[in-house]
Amino acid sequence: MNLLNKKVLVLGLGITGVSTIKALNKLGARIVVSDSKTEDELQSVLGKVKEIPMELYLGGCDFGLDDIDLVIKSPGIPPKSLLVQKLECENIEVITDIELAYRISPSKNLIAITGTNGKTTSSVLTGEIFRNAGLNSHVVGNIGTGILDKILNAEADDVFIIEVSSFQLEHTFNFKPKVALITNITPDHLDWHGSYEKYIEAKYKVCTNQDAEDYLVLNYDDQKLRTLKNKVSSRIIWFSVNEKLEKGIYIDHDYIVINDGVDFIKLLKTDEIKILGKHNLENALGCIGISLAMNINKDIIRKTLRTFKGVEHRIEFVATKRGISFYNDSKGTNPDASIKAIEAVNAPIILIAGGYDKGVEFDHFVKEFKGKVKALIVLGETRDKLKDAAFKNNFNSIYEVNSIKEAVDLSYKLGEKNDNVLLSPACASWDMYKNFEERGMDFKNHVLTLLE
Ligand code: UMA
Repeated sequence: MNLLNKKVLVLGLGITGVSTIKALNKLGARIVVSDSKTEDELQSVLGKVKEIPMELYLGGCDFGLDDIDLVIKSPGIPPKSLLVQKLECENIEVITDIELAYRISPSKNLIAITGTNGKTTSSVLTGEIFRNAGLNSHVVGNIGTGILDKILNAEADDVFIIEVSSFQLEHTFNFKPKVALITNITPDHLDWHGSYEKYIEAKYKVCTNQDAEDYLVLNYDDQKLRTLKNKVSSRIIWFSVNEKLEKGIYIDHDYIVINDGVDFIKLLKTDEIKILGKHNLENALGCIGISLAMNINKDIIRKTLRTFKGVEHRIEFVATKRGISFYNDSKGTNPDASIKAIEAVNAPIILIAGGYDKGVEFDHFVKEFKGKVKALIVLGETRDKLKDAAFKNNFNSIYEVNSIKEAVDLSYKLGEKNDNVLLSPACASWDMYKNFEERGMDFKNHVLTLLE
């Protein structure tokens, strides 16, 4: 795609906007940038692109669209945004960075990983397997690294492992990864997409352009994904943690088995994998599927699965003191994610939960304690909601605190040998922190202070 002297509008000046501007500058495009935030609010971001010539329209100010050739929209900007609707009415093409990356990439080795849960762990684990296999691989996308700047500097045999969100897929048209993985689909981001059907449609865009040369790795345990069989042209690799498959990757007598329809290989035992929980076993099987599609040596897959310690802030083991183990799951920012953490960690659990109020209810969450949680420490905006839900469900071992430090100290005081303290808030962090990473670091620092 030749963008020399084309006028390209970049919508949004966050991570995506910055990497897009850098790439467009190298491609010789004339750059126009619009963001609803003011110059003051964007000062630190503007510093990252200050050498690059561009027209800026900040604070939501109006500007003419006449000679705009193409628009690269940041994923967070919803389709219902007035500006996006106006651009589409004027028949100006609006795409996301993932689509532009596909159009300009010198490498055809694009691996796309999507799904409601498990995207990040699967992307990082796949990256680790590929690195151990000696491939020059880059883990990019929704994981927090804009793809565009990286892809321009790539060599033809580089491999891109792209964590793709439904927001990014929604405005793709030609995007065609060589291998795609869909981990699972459950309702999420319905306000942004408008309906569950539209959310699913966006997710399926990861494979709609694939052809018979491409691979699609699918979770057989997700009934919705089974229906893709008759809708795609790609070669499907199925995986399942619940059923033995005629062909695919599955669990048999505590072994991960690869059955290609002819041969049957026991890859390794499930308890050799370090990352906890059934959902992480699913993630591991998906990554094995991707690795097989890319012809990675099975010894390398096996070795990586034995050593991979998981992703920071996701059921991350921090330390053990006096027989009490501490786990950081600050990325548990909704009840479903925190339920997975409770399922994964051994009982008895002292659970630290609560944070920013997104308006969700916690009844379902408390019901999943199922005798595993022995004490609940609540904090943040949602502490009363959590307390009420717990009482309603006859769970009475509740303690209130005002900070993560107090929560760590109290959990240590309450804890006995073999207890597991789990920070999994089931809420976003924005009432007390900038983001979940900051909250997780605070937790880890206080736990490490206990060790001193
Ligand atoms: N903005 C507007 N108008 C709007 C909305 C936003 O101008 O109507 C501006 C904001 O003022 C801001 C900029 O757009 O300056 C932010 O754009 P963005 O929200 O797309 O955020 P980026 O910083 O570009 O980060 C995005 C992803 N964010 C979202 O999809 C919300 C990041 O995923 C991703 O890591 C990054 O691109 C690189 O690919 C985050 C995320 O929350 C982690 N993703 C969601 C999720 O995982 O559930 C989908």
